[in-house]
Amino acid sequence: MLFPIQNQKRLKMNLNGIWNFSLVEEYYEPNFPLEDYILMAVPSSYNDLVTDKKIANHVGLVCYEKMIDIPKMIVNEELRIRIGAATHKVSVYFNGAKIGYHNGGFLPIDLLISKELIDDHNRLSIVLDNRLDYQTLPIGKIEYKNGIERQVINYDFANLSGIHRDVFLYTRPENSIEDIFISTKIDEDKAYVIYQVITKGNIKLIAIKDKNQQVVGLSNEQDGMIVVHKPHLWDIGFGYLYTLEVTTDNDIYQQPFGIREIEIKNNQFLLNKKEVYFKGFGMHEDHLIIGKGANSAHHIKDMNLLQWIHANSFRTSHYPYAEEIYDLADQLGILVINEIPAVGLNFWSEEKVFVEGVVDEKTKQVHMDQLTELVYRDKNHPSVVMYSLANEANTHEEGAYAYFKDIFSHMRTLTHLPLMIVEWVNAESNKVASLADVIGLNRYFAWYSEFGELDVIEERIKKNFNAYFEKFKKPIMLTEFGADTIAGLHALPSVPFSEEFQVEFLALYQNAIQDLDYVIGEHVWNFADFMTKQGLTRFNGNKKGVFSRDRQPKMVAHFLREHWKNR
Ligand code: GCB
Repeated sequence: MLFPIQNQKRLKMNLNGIWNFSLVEEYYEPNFPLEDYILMAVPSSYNDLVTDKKIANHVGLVCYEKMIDIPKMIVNEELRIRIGAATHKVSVYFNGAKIGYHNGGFLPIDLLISKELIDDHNRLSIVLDNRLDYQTLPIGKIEYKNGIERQVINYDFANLSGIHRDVFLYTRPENSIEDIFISTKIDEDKAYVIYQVITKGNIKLIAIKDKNQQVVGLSNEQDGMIVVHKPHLWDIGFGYLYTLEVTTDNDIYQQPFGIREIEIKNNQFLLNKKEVYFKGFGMHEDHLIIGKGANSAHHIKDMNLLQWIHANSFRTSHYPYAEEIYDLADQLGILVINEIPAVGLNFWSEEKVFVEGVVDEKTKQVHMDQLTELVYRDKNHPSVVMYSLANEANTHEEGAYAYFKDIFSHMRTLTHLPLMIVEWVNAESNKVASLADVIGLNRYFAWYSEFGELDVIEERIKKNFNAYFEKFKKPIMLTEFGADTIAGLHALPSVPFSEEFQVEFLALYQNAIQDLDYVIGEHVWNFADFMTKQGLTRFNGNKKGVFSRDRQPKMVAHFLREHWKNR
């Protein structure tokens, strides 16, 4: 499904802003306008906008409602609604009639509004269910205590909820262009742009345009290959974008793309045949007040900080991010490791994966469906250079291999990009990592084990990494390492939680991996402090950020900036 755009043939209306909002009962169907409602901002998490804990911590259903007038001049067009993401199970109603349902809080929902439902004045209602179970990603469990529903989660970020990304109404002409798939190959001083257009319309022209709108390649076939001579390659820090413009007898769509080639060879990650060392972060969509809501100003600020610190990449830990973030990474030449919300797959039994009531075949189907949606959403972003299929699953347990064998083979039918799995278990007991092209290792020596003992880091890391390499013979990335640090807390000599300790901690990890030539990169955990569930080890959130939650640098940010400058 293509991202909605506005051009000669298509109209796009943004429905962001103030909506009516209410907690609602189980099995709610919005037959009448909401009576008791409060005002709510879209896009945003609702949790931090309210003062009432009952709403902030609500587990269950809520309804968002907005009245919209549809201009008469578009009545002959196909009208669609597109919600960038909302948590987690979404039912959409137009004038009280259900027009669709979606499971997956970090991927879009795109629905047709049939003509007979449309009036001059219309009521759009979006009902969200934020409960996580074994048929959602992330997985979770509902428990009842004293008659109150509680959400149990097995991962480390808050279940912030709401309509988190843009809501658009948009039009498409009849027999529209439904999808476009583009891939590229480089051959000396030319590039092959391989494309496929999905449409029932008749293709009139396919044109590749460069940044200055000059045509550099043409075709009139629905799928095929166009040669671009002397191409500008998409590269780190150089986000050169071309446009593939498709014109049919009644539609036009302009799809940006980059020319670049990715390969794993000799335990290295190659971009345009050159070795890459990943420098950057695992991040989160997480901000003061708006929570997981998408916001262009925050997106720009985060990109500016990434560039300032000389990072070249980030992982979308632990879920797909708003599409605008990928658009920015495309334009700035930043590499993205695109992660699916398979985090916390740790509810498996000791003996086997498939026991009733925990991760099972249905979970696997949801995992696969979301991978399909993710690739269909992000296939044309040059910044997406790798996919991460899970973070810290229990890959040492019986049954993990069977589960992930299907997940990996499914993903290989969708993309040729390298596939990563991010691991917490040790090499000896890992049953899954052989399936991946790149192994991500999250390590917390001197933090979650041997707390504060900085002198163990070097030996532990080397032993741990070498064991992985010897067993699996795959490139490895240090995908997480970090220490909670309270901004403004200083200590000399350092103590855990001080800014000095964070610098020493990260430097020791970097030192330990620097001679391991199969290590293709380092991502510090985390880019910024972020909100988590409550816990004894969490002081108003996770404080492993290199920046505070309001994006001010801790001491370590200056250290990393120096360290990464020439790395
Ligand atoms: C991890 C997880 C990440 C946590 C982090 C931590 O291994 O992948 O989601 O936030 O550790 O800080 O505990």
